[in-house]
Amino acid sequence: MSQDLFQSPDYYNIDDLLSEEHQMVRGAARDWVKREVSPIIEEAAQKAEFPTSIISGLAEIGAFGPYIPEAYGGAGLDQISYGLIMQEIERGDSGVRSTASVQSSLVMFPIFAYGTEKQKQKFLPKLAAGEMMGAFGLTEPDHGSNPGGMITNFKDKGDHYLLNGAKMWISNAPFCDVAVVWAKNEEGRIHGLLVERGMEGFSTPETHNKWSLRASATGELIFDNVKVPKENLLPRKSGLGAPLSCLDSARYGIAWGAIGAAMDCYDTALRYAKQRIQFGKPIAAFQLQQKKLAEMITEITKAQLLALRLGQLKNEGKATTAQISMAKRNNVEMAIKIAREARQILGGMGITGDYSIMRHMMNLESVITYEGTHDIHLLITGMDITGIAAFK
Ligand code: TGC
Ligand code: FAD
Repeated sequence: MSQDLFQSPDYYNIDDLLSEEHQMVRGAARDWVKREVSPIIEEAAQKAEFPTSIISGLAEIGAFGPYIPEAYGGAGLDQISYGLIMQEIERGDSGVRSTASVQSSLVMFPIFAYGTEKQKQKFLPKLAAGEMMGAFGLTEPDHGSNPGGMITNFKDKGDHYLLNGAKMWISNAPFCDVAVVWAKNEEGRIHGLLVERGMEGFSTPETHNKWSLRASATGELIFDNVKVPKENLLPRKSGLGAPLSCLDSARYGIAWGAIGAAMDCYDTALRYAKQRIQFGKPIAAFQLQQKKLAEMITEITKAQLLALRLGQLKNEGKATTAQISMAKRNNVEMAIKIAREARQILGGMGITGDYSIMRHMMNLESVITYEGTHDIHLLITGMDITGIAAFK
């Protein structure tokens, strides 16, 4: 990739609404992405490899458990700082943000919120430091949007649980040390289990041939009569609401993350449009290109305000699932549309790996699908405003 010349758009002086701490946290993440992610990410994506060399850096900028208390190794930050970190990381690459989202919101959060003190002490500090990596197993081959139908199950065998089933499309699976796995007990009630690498019958084959999120490792979690110690059950919440509450936190992070991808596409396209000469003028001088750029900055600004207000509500403990759905859905769609328009501004150059836009565009095809598809989030809003669930 060419040199990272990113300059963050802030059309409505939204920085004025951020605290010094927010700006410091964001600055550290931004600098780190410029230094450590931008130079290597295109090659990692081309090779379809997750760059494990960046794990310790992610830990250092507080990307693993930003809002988990410092007593457990987290950064003890507020929700806006968490969002800003996700924004900056996804400005580099959605796949890298995925790794951080899963580690923080889908692995550390359920252990912190629903685990025993012993589980918290054993796992959280190592996950925060990147010495352990985690995965979250909810989706199954036949149960994606409808996780409540899952068939992965465990039986009580007296001194342990016996776990059987399979999870699919799991970020971080190929290299995870621990997986938070959602499975049904003999009564059909959903519980979270901590399945550790090395347990007999537990395997994590990698999923290949992805055109999207290529710098993130995706795989399966397969459980073939895995003996899980009883102390590995998360005891403090059960039912589908337990995994769905973790999704609230990850979806919130994505609402911010998508802004990062959009800002990178906009910034790249604006710079290119000012430099690229056709018909004796920079293409930025043509009305059609100005329309694209003006609409991009308008949509980015609206998304920034939505995310910031949602962050304030989250800080106050007032953000609802439906509000989070609206922001995830809106901001990811905004980013994917901007990526497509920005790619056109670059003409043929837009399809190359010399620029980040095509990679963002392909990544966002996963982001619009995972953590609840675009359709599911619309139905969540629909249910919220009408009181009628239209899923089934
Ligand atoms: P429904 O009957 O609506 O709800 C079942 C129970 O859960 C409660 N609940 C929640 N609790 C806490 N937080 C939430 N956000 C909750 N949403 C619902 C609900 O009150 C109920 O409780 P109770 O006590 O009455 O039993 O469930 P449903 O089966 O009708 O499904 C609703 C639906 C479709 C919205 C839900 O299943 C859904 O969100 N589906 C989408 C699945 C999804 O998002 N999967 C994501 C997998 S993880 C992932 O993609 C990671 S990608 C990571 C990365 O790389 O970044
Ligand atoms: P389906 O549920 O089969 O949906 C197919 C289509 O039908 C979609 O367009 C959907 O919107 C539509 N549809 C479904 N139900 C309805 C309905 N009621 N009304 C209208 N339309 C409907 N999962 C995890 O558990 N952990 C992970 O770490 C994880 N990482 C992922 C990483 C990647 C790269 C990807 C692509 C996925 C990942 N997922 C993960 C899975 C992801 O959450 C699911 O792909 C997603 O929830 C959709 O499920 P599905 O793919 O089975 O699609």
